[in-house]
Amino acid sequence: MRALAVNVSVCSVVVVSAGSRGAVYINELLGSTAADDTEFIELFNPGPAEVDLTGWTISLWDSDAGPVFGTPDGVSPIRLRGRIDAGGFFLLANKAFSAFYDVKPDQRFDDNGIENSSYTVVLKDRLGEIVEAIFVTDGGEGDKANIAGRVITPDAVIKVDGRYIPPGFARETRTDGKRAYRVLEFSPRPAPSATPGRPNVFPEDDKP
Ligand SMILES: [Ca+2]
Ligand SMILES: [Ca+2]
Repeated sequence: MRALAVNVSVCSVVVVSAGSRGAVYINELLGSTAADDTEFIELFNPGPAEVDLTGWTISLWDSDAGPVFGTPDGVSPIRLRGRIDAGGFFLLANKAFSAFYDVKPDQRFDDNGIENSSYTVVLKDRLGEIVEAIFVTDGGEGDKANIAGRVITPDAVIKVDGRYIPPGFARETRTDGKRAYRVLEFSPRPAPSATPGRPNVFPEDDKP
C-alpha cells in the first residue's frame, strides 16, 4: 500500500512539464462521429528536430461525474511507437478511419477507443512527464478534468454549449504561443474540416 501512495504522490506533483512543452502536442483529435466512430489523434512536432516517440503515451480518462470518474477509457494508455519529423505529423487512428480517409495512420488503436462523453486526454513523454492535458466535455454537472481520478487543471477545455460532446478539435497554429481550437463536425463523415496527417485548416485560411 505504501508504494501505491508514493506513486499517487508523484503523479500529483506535475500538471504540465515546462521542459516538455512545445516539443510535440496534440494537434487534432476526432472522437465522436455519426454511426461508427471515425476516430483519430494527430500529433504535431513544431520543433527543429525529429522526436523519437518510443515510450510516449496517450491516456484517456473518463471524466463524467459518478462511478466511472477517473477510470481509463478502453484503449488507454496508448503506447506510441515511431518517430515524428521536425515540422511533421504522427497519426493514430482506428479501423473505421480507413473507410473515410485516404491516408495511412502511423499507428492503430482499437475501435471506440475514445468515449463519447466527457474525457481527459493526456500526452506524456518518455520520462512519464505530462506534456499536455486536454479536457473534452459535454458540460455534464460535476464532470472534471482528471488523471486517474485526481482532478487537474487542464491546458485546454474543449466545450461547445454544454449539451453534447464536441466531436473533435483542431488546434490553430499561432506564433504567440496561445492556444485556440476549432471544433470538428459530428456529421457528415468524414468531418469536412478534419485534416488527418496534414496541417489544420481554419475558415480564414480559405479566404483569398
Ligand atoms: Ca468515440
Ligand atoms: Ca490536421
